[in-house]
Amino acid sequence: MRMGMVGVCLALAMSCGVASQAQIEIQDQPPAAMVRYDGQKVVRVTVTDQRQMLAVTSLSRSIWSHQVGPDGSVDVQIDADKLKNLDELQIPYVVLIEDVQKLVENERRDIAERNTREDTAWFQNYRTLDEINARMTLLAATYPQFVTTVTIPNATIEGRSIRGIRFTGPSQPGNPASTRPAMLLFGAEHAREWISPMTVMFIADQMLERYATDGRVRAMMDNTETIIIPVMNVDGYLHTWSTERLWRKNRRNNGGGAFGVDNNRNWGYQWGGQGADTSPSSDIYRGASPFSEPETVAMRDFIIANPRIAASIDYHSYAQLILSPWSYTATLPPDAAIFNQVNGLIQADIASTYGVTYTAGPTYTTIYPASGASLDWVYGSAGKLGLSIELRGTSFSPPATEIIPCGEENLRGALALGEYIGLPLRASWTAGEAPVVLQANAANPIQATIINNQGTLAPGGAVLWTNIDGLGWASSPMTLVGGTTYQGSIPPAGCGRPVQFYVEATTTAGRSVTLPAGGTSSPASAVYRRIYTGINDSCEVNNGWSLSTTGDNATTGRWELADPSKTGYQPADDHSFIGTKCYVTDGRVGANDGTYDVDGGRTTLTSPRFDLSVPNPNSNVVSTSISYWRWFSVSTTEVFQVQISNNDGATWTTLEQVSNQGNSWKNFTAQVASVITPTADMRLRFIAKDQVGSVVEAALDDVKAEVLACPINAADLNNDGQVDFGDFLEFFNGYDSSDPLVDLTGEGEVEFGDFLLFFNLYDQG
Ligand code: 0X9
Ligand code: ZN
Repeated sequence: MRMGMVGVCLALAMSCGVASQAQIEIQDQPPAAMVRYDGQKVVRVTVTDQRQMLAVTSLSRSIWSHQVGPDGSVDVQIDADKLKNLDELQIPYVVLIEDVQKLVENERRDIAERNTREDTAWFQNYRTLDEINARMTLLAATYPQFVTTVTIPNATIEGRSIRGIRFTGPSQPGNPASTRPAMLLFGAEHAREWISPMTVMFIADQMLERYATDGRVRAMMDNTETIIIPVMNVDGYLHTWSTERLWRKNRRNNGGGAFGVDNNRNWGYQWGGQGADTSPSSDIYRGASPFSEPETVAMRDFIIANPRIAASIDYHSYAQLILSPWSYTATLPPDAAIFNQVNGLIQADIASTYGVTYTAGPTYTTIYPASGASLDWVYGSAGKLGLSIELRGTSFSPPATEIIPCGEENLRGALALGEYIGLPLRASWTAGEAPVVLQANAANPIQATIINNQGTLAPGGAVLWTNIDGLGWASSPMTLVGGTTYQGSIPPAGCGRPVQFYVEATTTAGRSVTLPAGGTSSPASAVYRRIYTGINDSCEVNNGWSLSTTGDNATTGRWELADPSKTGYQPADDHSFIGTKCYVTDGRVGANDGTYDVDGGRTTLTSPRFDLSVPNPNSNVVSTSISYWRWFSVSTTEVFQVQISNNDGATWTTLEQVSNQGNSWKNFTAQVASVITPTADMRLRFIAKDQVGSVVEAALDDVKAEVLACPINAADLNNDGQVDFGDFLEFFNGYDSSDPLVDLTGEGEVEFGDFLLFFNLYDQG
C-alpha cells in the first residue's frame, strides 16, 4: 500500500497525502468525542534527498511544517513507534512535541481556564467562530463611520456564510472613500492554523483603535480600504473546535470515508500540477476540479466583484515566511521585481517590531510546490498582488501569549502593503512636524522624508516652495542627504515676517505629492524671529539633569532616563518622534503594575541650568515660552508638581500641579514671564510622589524653552542690530512692492505714513 502510494507520487514527495489516513480512521468515531492523538509526537527531521522525504512522508501522519531552505528540515506528526524506522533509515530528527495528545489537551484546558479569568483580554486567548463573529459585529457597531460588514451567504460545503468586515477612513475632498484601492486579508483557509484568524482580527481591531492617535495608521486608512475575512474555512474551523483539533481541509464528504478538500489546492490557476494530490484522503487533496469547492468559489467571486482589491494576504501558519507567486512553478513571475520589493517592505516592517525575520520569496522555492494555491490565482488570473504569510509558531498550538506579538508585527506588515497600494508616494517632515518659527535673517534648512514605492523620483523631483510675506511663490531644489531624506532651505527674511512653504515630490511617471497635502491651498506657515534657545532636550542622553535631590525618599520608581516598557500605568514608548528614551519613574515592567511605580515617598528630577535672558538689549521680546510633554498616570489622587526657579534653584515657584492624566502623553505650554521673571539662571524640577500607597507613574520628554524676539527699532529692517544704509535699501525695495514688512504704522497698508515714520526712526538711529 505504502509503496503503491509512493509510485503515484509526482516529482515531489510532499504531494503524497498519507498523513490523513489516520485522521480518516478516527473520523468514524462519534462526532461528539474529540479525536485523540495518543502516542504521537512531532519531530523535526532533516532529509537529504527525495527518497528520504518519501520515506518520511509515508511514515508520518501529517506534515506540519515545510522544507525550508537548504537544510531540508521538516516537522512531521508521527507515531512514537515509527521513530525506530527513522533511525534505521539514518534520518536524523529532534523531538519538538513529546505528546501531541497532551499538547491538544493542555491547549484546551488553558483556553477554558483563561476564559474563567475576568481580566483576560480578547487577544489573550484563542477564539471560537462565534466569538470572532461577535467581535466583528462589535467593531462595526463601535466604528460605524469606518466599518461595514461583509457576508458571503451559502459559501461553505455545510451551507454557512463566510463573514468579514471592510473599513477605510472617512471621505475627504478629492479623496472619496469609494475610489480607494483595497487590500484583502484573510485567515483560516486551513482550519487548524488558529493564529491566523486571531492575527487578522488583531490587525483590524488595532487599525480601527489607532486611527485617532497613530498618524501612520491614519494615513494608510485614509488612502486604502482594508477588507478582513478572518475565517475562510468556516466548517473546518468549527470542526477543529468541536471534533478534531488538527483538521486542515474543508468538510466535503468525498465518499469512502474520506473527508475534505484542501482549499489551498483548489484555486483555478494552474490547478492540479505539482504539490497537489489526487487522493481524496490526502491532506493536500486538490478536489474534483478547479473551483469545485464553495469556499474557493466564494472567495474568487468576492475578489472579482470587488475590483478595487489591489492586493491580498492569505494568512497561514507556521514557519515565519512571506510567500509570493509562483506556487506551481519555479519559474519567476513577470512581476518578480515588484514582488521582491513588496516582500521586502513587509519583511522590514515585521522585523522592525520585535526583530523577528520572516523569510521571503516565491512559494515554490521557499517552501515547496503547491499548485492551486490562492496566491497563484489572485496574481495569475485576477492580476493582483497575491501574497501569503506563514505566521509565528512552532506548532499549530502556539501559546496564546504569542497572539499579540504576532499581531503587532503583522499589523506593521499589513501597513506596509496598504501603503504600497494606497500611498505609493508619500512625504513627511523628517523631524515629525514643520517648524513654526524660523531664525530671522538666516537660511533655515528643512528636511522631508520622501518614500517612493512605485517608480523613481524624477531628477530634481523634490522641490521646496516658499512664499515670504505673501509676495509670491518661489521654488528651490531639495537634495538627497541620505536614505529617503531630502533637504531644502527656506530663504532668509527679516524678523517678524511670515512665510508659507510646502514640499512637492514628482516621480518620473508623473505622480506627485505635496507636504502638507494641500500644497498651495493649505501650506505650512512660520514666522521669522530671533530665536534664543534656553533648553531644547529630546531626552535621549542626559544633558545634566539630576535624578534625585536631598530629601527624596521614594523606595522604588525613582527617576531614570530610559526607554519605558508598557504597564497599566506606564507608557510603552517615549514621546519624541525621533529616539526612544525619556525621563521616567523607573521604566521597567515587573510582576505587576505596582512593582516599579513610585512607592514610599518622593522622587525629584531637576533640569540643568538654562538661560532665558535676552542677550541683545536691542530686542523686543515676543515670547518666552516653555513646553514639555509629561505623562502622569495614577490609580488614586496623587499630584504631580512642576516647579521653576530663576535663581539656579535657590527658591522655587509652582509652574503647574496636575492630578491623574490617564494613559497618554500630554503637552504643557506656558509663557514663563506670566509665572516668574526670566533670567539667565533658570531651572525646572518635576516631583512625583506616592503619599497614599497608589500606583504612580510619571514621565517627561521633549523639554523646550526659548526666547523669541525682534529688534527694538522697527527701522532695523535687515535685523542686524543697527539702523543704517542697509535698512534704507530694504525700506525702498519694500515700499516699491508694497511689502507688508514696511507697514511700520501697522494699519495694513503701505503708504506715506510708513515713509515718514521710517525717516523719523532712521534719524534716531
Ligand atoms: O501548503 C500550503 O497550503 C501552505 N502551507 S501550510 O502549512 N499553511 O499549509 C503554503 C502554500 C503557500 N500559500 C499560498 N500559495 N497561498
Ligand atoms: Zn495553511
